[in-house]
Amino acid sequence: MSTPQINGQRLLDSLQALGQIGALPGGGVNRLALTEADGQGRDWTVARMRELGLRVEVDAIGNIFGTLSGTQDLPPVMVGSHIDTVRTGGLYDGNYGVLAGLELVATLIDAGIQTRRPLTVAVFTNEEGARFQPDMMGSLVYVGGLPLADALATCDAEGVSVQSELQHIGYLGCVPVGAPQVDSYVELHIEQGPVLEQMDLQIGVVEGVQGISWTEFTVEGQSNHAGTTPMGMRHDAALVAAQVAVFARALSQRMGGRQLATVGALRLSPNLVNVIAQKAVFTVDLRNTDASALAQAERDLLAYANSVAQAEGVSIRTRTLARFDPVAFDPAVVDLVEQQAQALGCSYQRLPSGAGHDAQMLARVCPTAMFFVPSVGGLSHNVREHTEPADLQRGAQLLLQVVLALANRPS
Ligand code: HGY
Ligand code: MN
Ligand code: MN
Repeated sequence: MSTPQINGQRLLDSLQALGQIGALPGGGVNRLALTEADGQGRDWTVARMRELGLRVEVDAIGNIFGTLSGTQDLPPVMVGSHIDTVRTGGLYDGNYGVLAGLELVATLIDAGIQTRRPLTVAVFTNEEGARFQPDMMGSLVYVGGLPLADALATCDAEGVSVQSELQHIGYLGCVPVGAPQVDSYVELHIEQGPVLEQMDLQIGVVEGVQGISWTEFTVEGQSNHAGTTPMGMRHDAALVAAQVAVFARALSQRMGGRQLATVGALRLSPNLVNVIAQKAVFTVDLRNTDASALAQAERDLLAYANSVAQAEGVSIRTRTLARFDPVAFDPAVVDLVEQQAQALGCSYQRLPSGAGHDAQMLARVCPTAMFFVPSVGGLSHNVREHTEPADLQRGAQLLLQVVLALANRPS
């Protein structure tokens, strides 16, 4: 049986259509998890699943599954990703993995091909973790890594809970979570980094995901008059936040290797030009492919933050927002992706993922792997995120070939 060709234009059109939901005026997309826009994006995706005749299920944390039955009632081969975005998101992060999954299903239906195992396209809730932490929340609950009640009770910065938002957008499903039956999972994603483009490669065969550590720091000092308070009498929360941010960058440079450090969110109060900041709440995102180096970076950062807080006479407390050790994908599935990339004549190389993905959670319950297509300029979490149509189509074709190999294998 020759492998059918995906319909590239249909895939590109679906990416543009979904990208209209939550579209930002200057380009890009804002579909923060569980907002109205996310709800509309979900509705659009469910309607597409129904158009294809898939069995649609929504679980208790709002994950959506569209399943095409197989000739045998076996655990499904699953593909998918997420359709929630950061506030300044692009068309492809997450969306591409879901829509390429729907495209391969549509292609098989058009060709009258039914695989031995069922095929499921998954849309996982709140992968980004931008509004509700941790990231990969939906897939983490799905695999039993986070109690459902804890996830539902999680609130955003305004005190709004996951549960109330799922209810509001109509995706508080009833399918139980925690013990999924999945044969295997393959996630197709944009690289979101510069490696493939710089090396002029078409495919990244992903061997695993680096470790992630998200910490929220709350520093409390004393607000006072900017013009009358001598420098030696200040307890300036903004100063400590700035010192920690500078230290985080220096720490990653000192450690070298793959140590990354980011201060992405910072809120001062009262946040006024002539008032010494009473409070600073900020986040530090540390990542490393090496688990022990990541743990060392966390210790060094905390020790430094405590020392400068003490010197400034302010209080400091931390809250862990997300913490995941590095994950290695299933070698046999990684090998299969590589073999199929070779068969398709793709240029490729193996690499770790810098970004977190739902695949790192699915790896806890079934053989899992990922692969990437290039990101123009290595940009992502940026409204100018872009991947060339030829790369998008090639990735979807490779996904179809990998899925057929998994879904039709004898045992
Ligand atoms: O933060 C991440 O790596 C992912 O985009 N949630
Ligand atoms: Mn993503
Ligand atoms: Mn992302």
